[in-house]
Amino acid sequence: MERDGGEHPFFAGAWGIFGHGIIAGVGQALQENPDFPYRMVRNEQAAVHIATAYAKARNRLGTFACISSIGPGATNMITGAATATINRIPVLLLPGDIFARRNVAPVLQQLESEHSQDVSVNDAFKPVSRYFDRINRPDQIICALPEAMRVLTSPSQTGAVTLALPQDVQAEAFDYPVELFARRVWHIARPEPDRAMMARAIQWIQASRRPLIVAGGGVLFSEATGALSEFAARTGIPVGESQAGKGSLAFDHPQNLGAVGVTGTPGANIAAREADLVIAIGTRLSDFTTASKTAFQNPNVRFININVAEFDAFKHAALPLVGDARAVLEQLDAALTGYRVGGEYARAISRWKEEWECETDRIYTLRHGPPISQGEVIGLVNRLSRPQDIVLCAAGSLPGDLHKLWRTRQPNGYHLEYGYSCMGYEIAGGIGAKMAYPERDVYVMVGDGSYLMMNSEIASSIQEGVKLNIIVLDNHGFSSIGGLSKSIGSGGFGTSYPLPVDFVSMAAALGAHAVRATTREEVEQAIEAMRGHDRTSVVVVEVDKEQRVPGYESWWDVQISETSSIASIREARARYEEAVRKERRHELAVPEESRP
Ligand SMILES: Cc1ncc(C[n+]2csc(CCOP(=O)(O)OP(=O)(O)O)c2C)c(N)n1
Ligand SMILES: [Mg+2]
Repeated sequence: MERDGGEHPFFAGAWGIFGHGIIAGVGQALQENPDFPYRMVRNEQAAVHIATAYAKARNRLGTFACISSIGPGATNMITGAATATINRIPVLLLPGDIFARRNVAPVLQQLESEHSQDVSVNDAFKPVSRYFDRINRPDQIICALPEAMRVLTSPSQTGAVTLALPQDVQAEAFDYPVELFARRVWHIARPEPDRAMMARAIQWIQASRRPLIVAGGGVLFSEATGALSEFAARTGIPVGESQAGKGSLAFDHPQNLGAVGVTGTPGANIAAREADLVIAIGTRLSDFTTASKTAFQNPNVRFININVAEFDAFKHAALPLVGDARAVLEQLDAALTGYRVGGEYARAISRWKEEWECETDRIYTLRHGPPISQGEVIGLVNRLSRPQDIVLCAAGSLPGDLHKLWRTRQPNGYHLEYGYSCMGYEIAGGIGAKMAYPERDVYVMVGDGSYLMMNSEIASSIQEGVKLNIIVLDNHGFSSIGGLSKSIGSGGFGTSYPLPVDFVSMAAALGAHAVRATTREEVEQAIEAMRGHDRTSVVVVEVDKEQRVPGYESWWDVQISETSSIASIREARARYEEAVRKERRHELAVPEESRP
């Protein structure tokens, strides 16, 4: 693989779990080729999360292959495949499959079907893969591999690539042409946008009085953070960051208004509400970023979407600049030398930034409890980690709090999987991020619910000597969904558990260094000490789930039933009907002639 002249191997090895359908063939190949290292996980889903996190941290310039047995080993990877595909991250999945020769069917773990023999559980990979193939003859691999590599290395097409491998075919001998084994370099392009669209985009920006940039994950993937920093500084255009885009700018960049959308800062959300032009860069414009299409309320708002994927570039009836984020930003910067936002807007941007820093400091130093507040723990981890270190998270109430509060200092220092928000990503993901950046410390922040779902990968981290700092925020249940349930009038039904789980003993039993910390001082000492530990270290902190970080100037559309026997649900529905009216149909362009 090569981009901007630097060549690197695309695969760093393989993760997986052996079983029938993979021990011969692929298993034997890994055994005979130790230069392609194979590592074992505890759950195949985790193998895919490791590969995903590694690829995300490496800006999609590398990944792992993930292997599994047939049946449950394979289907365990499907959640991981969806996570990778939704986040547009390359992973190569090699599940074993049933016999192509069929005569011994049904084999152990085979899904039988009376209407077709051409069905296996691996068909469930199809909707969650960007490329799927089943290799029923050995020579098919000659055609499949180039397609797999094209998709994996394509900035606009990438996601999970699945090659299902029937167990008998894997073990067949075949005379492949030697060219198949020749070194091949896959160039990752930086496509340039259409000239006419570019000229119009420049006019739109020049005509704009309240422009706002929404920075998504594509800014990081394209390594456009430097270009964005210069463009924003020179034009004064403020930047709001999506979850995937957070860290596009350092938190203290004068134009960085921080998180935008449902979990956004007041400044970014007010700027979004009033913006007459939104320049969306490398973002899917998900509901969390657009506040379920309520974020942009200026009746004349229009969008310029800079995206390498045509699909995303056309969202919101935008002027599409289909191309690489860095290439497009450099062109815009050169063409807009005379442009700068007005003084009043510039002053508002500075004021919003100052106010937000005060609010963050307030939450960082609440001195609540014990139990301490989650915002304070975030503040302590932020202060005690180094600028180059990485915070990693995926689901629960932490992503929203981190999106608002985390002060990102270096690109890729903020690693959130929030496309699928997949509980269980955290610890496995930490392994992938740490392997991508061995010299940076990785702080995995994880709720008790997610931790209970997939803490088993602590064993893999110990086994591979991939050291993680894991902070478990224990609020005895699902604070996020509990809060959501209350907001829809359901009172938190089914979201907390009185079960006292001894997380410290659990982590220690898997081989980690583990302590409990209760007071602010204890939490501070325990987090500080983590860096000195020679293996994965776990700090368990009880947090007060009632001490929440508030929302600011935003809304999220979660459906509420039209009818219920519970009065609080009926009341919540009435509030919902009011709020949902703010949703806009951005897919319908504002006609040019109705513009002022
Ligand atoms: C695999 C999976 N199942 C269910 C959900 C829905 N969900 C989102 S957050 C959450 C609770 C997470 O609990 P915890 O990790 O303790 O975090 P908290 O909400 O308490 O901050 C649930 C059930 C999910 N995102 N992923
Ligand atoms: Mg919890």
